Amino acid sequence: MMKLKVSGMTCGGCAKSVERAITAAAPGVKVTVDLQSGEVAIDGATAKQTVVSAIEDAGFDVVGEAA
Ligand SMILES: [Cu+2]
Repeated sequence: MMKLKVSGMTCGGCAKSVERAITAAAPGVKVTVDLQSGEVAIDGATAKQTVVSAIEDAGFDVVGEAA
């Protein structure tokens, strides 16, 4: 389980975009977005860089790892 802090998500549409971008880059992983905290949890086997790139390509910023 990887948890990243993502900035720029303001609504359910943003959350969906992030979720879709990650699952497109890393098929098979389970993505859970918490809009309130800006935390994105990724469950499954994938490299952190793959996920970070996918989120940034979708237009959002990864600001760090969530505790
Ligand atoms: Cu939005």
